Amino acid sequence: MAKQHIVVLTGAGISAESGLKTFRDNDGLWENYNVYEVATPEAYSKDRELVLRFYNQRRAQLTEVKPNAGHLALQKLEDKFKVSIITQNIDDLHERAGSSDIHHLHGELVKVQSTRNPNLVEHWGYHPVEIGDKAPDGSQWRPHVVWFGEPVPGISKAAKICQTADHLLVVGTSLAVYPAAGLVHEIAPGVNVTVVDPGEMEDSPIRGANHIRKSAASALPELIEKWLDRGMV
Ligand code: BJW
Repeated sequence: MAKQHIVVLTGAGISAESGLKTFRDNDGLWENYNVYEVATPEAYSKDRELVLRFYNQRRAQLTEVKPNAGHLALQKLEDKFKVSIITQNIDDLHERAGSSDIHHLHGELVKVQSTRNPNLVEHWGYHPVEIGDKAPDGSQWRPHVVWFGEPVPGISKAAKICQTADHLLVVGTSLAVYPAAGLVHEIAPGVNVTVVDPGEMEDSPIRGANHIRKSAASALPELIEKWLDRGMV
């Protein structure tokens, strides 16, 4: 019998207990910056050095953190299910937890792209990107991340993956940013949704979802153990 397909949509909340800050839990301030001052092409045009420094700090921070019980539980889910992870995060904690099918919607900190050509992408690792570090096309390397106002290249593939889900698990995202947030509407009729997020929202962001109002690291191990015991979601 074919394995059930669980599609997992993750956001900043899953990495919070590893020590990485979310975007919208701190009075709109994120690592002491307004997100629009560092995560837009306009910000990069205005002050490249500031934007590169900001992402250099976040890239360096990756060497100080590790996957938490939430990331590890999602890897364990692969023992009995087909699992696709669609993440809005640019950290590499799902990779380091060992998950095998990961789709980064908003890019990856350990990669760089040409300022001129977003399709010219290279693995970079954890070291800083400096002014003068050039892509083969002669333009400055920039972080391989999707800023506000830029297209999200992986969205069509992610939508197709959601259309084949037998269950959708949404973890640690405010669903405030599009087109990623719209993915929850791609699932087939009748597919159940589980949300894991301790946020103070009155109604679940997805109608009819089973909303577990706990943190990822506390809720996911127990939930996933239950699914593995049952052999089905
Ligand atoms: C826990 C927890 C724990 C806490 N356990 N949970 C008006 C309407 C609709 C759309 C738009 C609009 N105006 C503009 C737009 C478009 C815009 C957008 O959506 N804006 C909204 C703000 C309204 N979108 C875009 O611009 C996108 N591009 C686009 O639309 O292109 C169109 C186009 C087509 C063709 C040509 C040209 C253009 C691009 C969006 C890129 C987003 N980029 C960022 C930065 C990436 C790089 C980086 O990380 O630096 O992505 S912004 C930031 O938000 C980041 C995140 O991936 C993303 C989502 O945030 P997330 O993950 O949901 O985090 P939070 O903080 O919001 O939520 C955390 C959650 O965790 C909370 O619920 C907590 O409760 C919970 N939590 N602790 C579990 N322990």
